[in-house]
Amino acid sequence: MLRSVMAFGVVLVLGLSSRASGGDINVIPQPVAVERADGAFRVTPSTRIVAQGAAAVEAKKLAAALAPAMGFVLEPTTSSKPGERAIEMRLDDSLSTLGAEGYELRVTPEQVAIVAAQPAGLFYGIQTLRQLLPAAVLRPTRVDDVAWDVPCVRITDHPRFGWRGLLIDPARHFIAKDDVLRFLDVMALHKFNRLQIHLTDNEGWRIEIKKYPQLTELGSQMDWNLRHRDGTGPRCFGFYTQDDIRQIVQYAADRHITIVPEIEMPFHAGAEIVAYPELGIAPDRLASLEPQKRWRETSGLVAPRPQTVIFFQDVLTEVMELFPSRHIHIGGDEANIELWTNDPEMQAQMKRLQLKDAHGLHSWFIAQMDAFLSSHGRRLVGWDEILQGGLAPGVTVMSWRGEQGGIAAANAGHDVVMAPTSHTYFDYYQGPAASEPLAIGGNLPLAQVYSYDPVPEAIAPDRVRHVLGVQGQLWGEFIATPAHRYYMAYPRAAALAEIGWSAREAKDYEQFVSRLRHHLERLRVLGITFRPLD
Ligand code: TNX
Repeated sequence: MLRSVMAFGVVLVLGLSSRASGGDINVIPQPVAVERADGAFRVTPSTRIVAQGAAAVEAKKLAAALAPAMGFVLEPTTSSKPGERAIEMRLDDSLSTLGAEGYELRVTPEQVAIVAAQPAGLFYGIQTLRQLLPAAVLRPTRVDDVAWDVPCVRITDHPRFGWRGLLIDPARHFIAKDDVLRFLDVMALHKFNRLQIHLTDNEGWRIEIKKYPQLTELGSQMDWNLRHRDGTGPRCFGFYTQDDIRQIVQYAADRHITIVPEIEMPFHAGAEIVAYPELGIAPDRLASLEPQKRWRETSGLVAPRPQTVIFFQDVLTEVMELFPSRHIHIGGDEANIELWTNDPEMQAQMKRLQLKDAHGLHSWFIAQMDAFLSSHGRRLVGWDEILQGGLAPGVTVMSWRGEQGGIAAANAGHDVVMAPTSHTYFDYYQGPAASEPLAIGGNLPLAQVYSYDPVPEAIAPDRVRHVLGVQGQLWGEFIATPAHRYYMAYPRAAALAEIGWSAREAKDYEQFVSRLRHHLERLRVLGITFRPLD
């Protein structure tokens, strides 16, 4: 794809914040090719937005994005009069060389043209245009005397990777639906296209499942609070109804973001064991306890007996009805499977299934889920522990314990998403711990995020295509409020957005930071509580 861009004859001004008249260009993630010209296009209340058919759907999103600061909605029209200054949006098959997410943006004093082969490309063109405009366009309230200049430029752009993700964790601290929607808005500005939602964990079950009502009746109400054991901290309780989920999924889809649901198994499963103790090891003892007591006593590991497999498949059935995502995440990490080794019932089951050990039982269990999801046309994705004991070919691996899992999986022909703690764990500190809000540990400064390349050299050249992309993790043990979540996410997520989107050759940290200084002004205008630069 890069070749077609070069063939286009565009001068690569990668990363230069050109100082030609009409304002600087400081777009994040850095577009593939930027050709700057003199002059500017001026957006005023009489500017037209022109689009037809499917392009008009995206054009409305541009109008909606500009509306709060403009104080009115620039309704798109289907044509412009000669001489009228217009922002034109158009679908054009000839740009399919740029892929489903690529676009071209041309700005002259008379016209802004956003052209793409697919609606997603138009949407990303809009995001770039929002960043070419002054930061004031992002204001949530009306700006007087709208006269905003867009510098004349010709941008040709497309992403390096198809999976540019973030993870949020309402299982540890529940995240209100409206906060998720707002988080999606900010992601869209950075051209992210995947949001993994960690919906279940020991600390809570956060999605309504009609067949198993106790999951939310009991499993969403556990009194867990890492920081505020005295109960004075923010509430952790709550769950999404199926209507909430449908709304989140639709809101994300409108922003070309796919929500990837994660239902954790067989470990990190304390919440469902509290709700249905028959899922646990030694179920009779668990069932005899009060829920809160059960919660303190469960190891968080289910016993993968046949009924447990059916339980999770039932859950996944409702999950698949709600989430169109091709990839469904089943967790699979950190299982303390030695508890199976020592349990007579599980020993008998391993014998029955002719499995060598608990690792064998873990892969057997994951294989049941894989077969089930595959038979419904979906693909299982799991943390790299699912590699232990062998994997079915269609399974996607998320590499978190460093890159080794991703390297091994890609070389074995699996799709992988790179999510190593070393570069993508945004729950880690981003400066000296003494001057940062309490975090889980680690140290991941902005420069280290930016230095990441999701394609390790150890992946064979003919397997590189298996690297779907990269994802940043906002695990929620210590993140209880939206302000804190944004503080942990930004600007590190801006660096990750660039890793996921921009050409490898264009990477330049100093240059990124210089664009970022302008970008932070946009986040400030949006009211995002980012962490200031050092
Ligand atoms: C490990 S990453 C986990 C999470 C924690 C995280 C904290 C992964 C697959 N498991 O459950 O929240 O560390 O950094």
